[in-house]
Amino acid sequence: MSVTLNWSSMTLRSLVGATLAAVSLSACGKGGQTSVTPTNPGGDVALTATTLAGGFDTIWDLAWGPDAQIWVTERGGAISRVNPATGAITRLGALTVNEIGEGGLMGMAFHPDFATGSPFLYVAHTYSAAGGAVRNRILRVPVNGSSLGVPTPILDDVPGSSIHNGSRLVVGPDRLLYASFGDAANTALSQSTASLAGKILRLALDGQAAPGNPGGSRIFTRGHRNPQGLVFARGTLYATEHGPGDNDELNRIEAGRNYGWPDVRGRCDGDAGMSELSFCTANNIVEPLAHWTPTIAPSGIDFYDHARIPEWRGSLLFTTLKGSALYRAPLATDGRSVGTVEVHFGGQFGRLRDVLVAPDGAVYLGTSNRDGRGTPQSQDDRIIRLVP
Ligand SMILES: [Ca+2]
Ligand SMILES: [Ca+2]
Repeated sequence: MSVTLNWSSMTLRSLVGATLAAVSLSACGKGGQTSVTPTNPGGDVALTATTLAGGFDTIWDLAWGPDAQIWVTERGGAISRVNPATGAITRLGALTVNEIGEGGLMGMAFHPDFATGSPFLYVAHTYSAAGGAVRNRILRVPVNGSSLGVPTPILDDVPGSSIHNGSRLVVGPDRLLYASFGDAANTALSQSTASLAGKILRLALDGQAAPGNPGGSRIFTRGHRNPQGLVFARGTLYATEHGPGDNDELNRIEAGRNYGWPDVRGRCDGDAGMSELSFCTANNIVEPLAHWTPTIAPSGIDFYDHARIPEWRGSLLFTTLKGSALYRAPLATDGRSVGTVEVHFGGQFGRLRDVLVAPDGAVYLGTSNRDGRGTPQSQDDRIIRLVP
């Protein structure tokens, strides 16, 4: 399929029904053109893609604000909001971060009472600690109208690196703050309960361990390599995770469980070496819902459950960097498996860092073409809106 791009108004035939084999084909390409052929053209969904706003530098997180605006973090530290009707950008400010390699300003989440007296934004970012050590932390940032107040760290000294920092934040329906952190390029940390690296954390809104956490610490799950996407769907947490040269993962996150890294890659099938099977058995490892080799570098994830695109209802949507596409994984009714994964807009927009489902059923994508690994176009990085 070949498509002529016109950013002001562009209608694309989105690809539905791509097989897993086709997914792998798409993962090989970066930018330029689609390499996937739809296998069931009758199931196609026609979506219009438009650029809502551009001129960003490495979009990291898109979130729908309590003010019905799209909030945006950029890796260098800027926080903005965008009017979804006009595309007008309001810069709220910039945090001091250490934008080193893959690190910098990353995920954000709103206090559940943001609109009713607790106007706090939570953000995760990489920073330079005493002696120059690279660390990650979570800040609670007061928002005063259209400006940012003085941030308060609620968790700091999480191991960081120029690679594998994570990090995504989400507030659950339980009003607790979930945070993903990567292994900070030290694979031994992911299995260690003494380190917050390579973990998904569950925190009270003040940054302390959430009541009832397994083991009483901040750790909710362990054995993660570099999880960059978190979302709640029907009350259950799901995460995307970067594998090494193989086995990117989509995981269903269960309290207290072990997701295997570095001893297990993807499924418990022996491809990580002879010891993988015995490690799986000894540690009751959770296998991913889906995995990808060659890798696609999955990042932001959201849940689509709106009538505006009926074919997508009940699906996890996630973006890929290397794969440069929007992936759709239809979630089974019980939430414990996914159906045939589809690839949409492969190679059309370059590297994609995040996806946001708006309350009106529109889908927004954030590009990451200025992150040092992409091929930026004139409007990059940009926010793209998809609607039928
Ligand atoms: Ca795993
Ligand atoms: Ca394996």
